[in-house]
Order: sequence, then C-alpha cells, then structure tokens
Amino acid sequence: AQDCQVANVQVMQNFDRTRYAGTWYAVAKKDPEGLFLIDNIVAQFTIQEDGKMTATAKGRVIILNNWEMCADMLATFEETPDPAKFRMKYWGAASYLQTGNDDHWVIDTDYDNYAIHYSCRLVDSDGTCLDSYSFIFSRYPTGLRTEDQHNVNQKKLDLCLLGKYRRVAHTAFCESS
Ligand code: DAO
Repeated sequence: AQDCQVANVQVMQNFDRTRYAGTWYAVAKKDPEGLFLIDNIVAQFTIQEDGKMTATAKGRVIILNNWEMCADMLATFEETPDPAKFRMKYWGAASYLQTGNDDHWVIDTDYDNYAIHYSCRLVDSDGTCLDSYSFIFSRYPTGLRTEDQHNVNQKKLDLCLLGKYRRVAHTAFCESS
C-alpha cells in the first residue's frame, strides 16, 4: 500500500550488514533539495572488527562557482532498534565538501545484485516526506539486471517516488582519484 507515510515505510527484513558490505554502484538516484552527488557515485561499505558499519563514497559534485570535482566522502553508521535503519554521519575528505547526519534505510536488497536505499530528511506535519533522497544501487556499474527491475519499480512505488529518479552515469570521472 502507498500511504506515503514515512513511519509506514517497509524496510528490509532481517537485514544482514555483512552481506551488504562491499562495493555498490548508484545506478539511479532521487535527489534531495540542494543536490550534492551528481554521478559516478560508488559506495564501499565495510564492517569493522567491532561490527560497526562504515562507508566511503565517491561521486562527481559541483561546488562553489561551478567547480567540478570528484568528492571523497566518509560515513559512519549508528544503529537503531531496526537493523535496516541507520543514522548516517557523513563528511568530506576535504573540508569544503558537504557534512550531514541523515537517516540511511535499506528498503530492499538481494545482497548480490541490487539494493534500494532511502533517506527522508524532513517529515511534513501530515507524516509524508518533504525532502528525501534515494539511491538504487547495483553491484554492477552497467545497471540493474532485467529480472530485478520489476521488484525495484514496486519499491519505488511503495516509497511514493516512482518517476522521481534519474539515471546515474558511470564514466571514468572518479577513477583516477
Ligand atoms: O547527494 O544530494 C546528495 C545527498 C547525499 C549525501 C550523502 C553522501 C555521502 C555519504 C554516502 C555514503 C553511502 C550512501
């Protein structure tokens, strides 16, 4: 059902962060207000010895007056009672990059091919989301497998974000840095 209530968003059941670890390519993105990461977005999730999840991410950004660069980002994840819902603190390797503290919810994943991420930054008084962003991740930079597309579209619909995503290109932009 799509009641668009943030509190009713269904997340991944029995989320296993160990299986989630590794490299994910963002192949589609629904942007928040004040878009930051544009394309060539690759995230690498790691489970530390103490069990905590961390991530590094790269992506093309445009900062200040049209300065295009590859952003190197770092993130730590704070657990919540729901294993698929984290609080993510993030910052840039360089001080002029964005910092923040966002929800990081894993909506669905098969761990081997696709994952759907969701973050609501601002919940409206009616319980719907006023400012969200969402990544569709793939283990492959080329995109989703045909057999995963239907499932991913259904989740986009459940998130009330169907039609709000754009494709995320992967060129060689961040490969040298
Ligand atoms: O790109 O507009 C945006 C919002 C994304 C901000 C978070 C980026 C840094 C952390 C990424 C870690 C893995 C998702």
